[in-house]
Amino acid sequence: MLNRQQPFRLIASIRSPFARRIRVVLSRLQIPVEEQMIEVFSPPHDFAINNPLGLVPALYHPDWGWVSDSGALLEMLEEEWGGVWPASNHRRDVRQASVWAVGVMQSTVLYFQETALHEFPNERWTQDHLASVQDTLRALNTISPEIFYFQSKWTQAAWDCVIALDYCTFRIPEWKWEEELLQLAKMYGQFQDDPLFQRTRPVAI
Ligand SMILES: N[C@@H](CCC(=O)N[C@@H](CS)C(=O)NCC(=O)O)C(=O)O
Repeated sequence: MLNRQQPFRLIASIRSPFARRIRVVLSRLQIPVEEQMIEVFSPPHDFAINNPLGLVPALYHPDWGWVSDSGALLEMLEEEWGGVWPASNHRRDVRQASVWAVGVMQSTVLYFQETALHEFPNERWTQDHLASVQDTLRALNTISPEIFYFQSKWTQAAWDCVIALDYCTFRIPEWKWEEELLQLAKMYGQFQDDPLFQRTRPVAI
């Protein structure tokens, strides 16, 4: 049994959408946490030696040790606390929508790396990553609203979706997705005044 009085330590970065998922879920479930924002190229020593992939988020608790990967973390938090996924017959669909939203985050990272960081961007890769972002968001735009809003609350799928949309807006500003994806644009609009959404937005340097 986990000592719940002892806060988690969350290693995150201000632009990571994956870390943002965990910042949001810990806040939603009112789980005590001390956030530590790092620069992934100069990580703290204990993070570096315990997380060989070097990726954020990573969460530390004396009773758990280190755990990384936002998907694995959601599963462990669900086991320990519950409340990540709705306890209903929508559960599988909500998880599937979350997986799609995380795929959008991943493809957006790859698109950004190819176009902005690689010395010689490859046109074929660029097109493939962009198509993956666009096709998946188009699919998310058509799913039933109850996957996103259930028993008067936004679901994890809704949060993952708006985090993915925010990251896509941040990294692929040239694609005006909100002109095409009207259902998603409406939901995204409803998050704009949410303090948790605002507090965790990616910031340019
Ligand atoms: N599957 C992982 C992906 C984590 C990931 O890719 N994190 C990125 C931040 S967006 C990272 O730490 N990258 C290290 C870097 O940019 O050097 C998860 O869901 O947590």
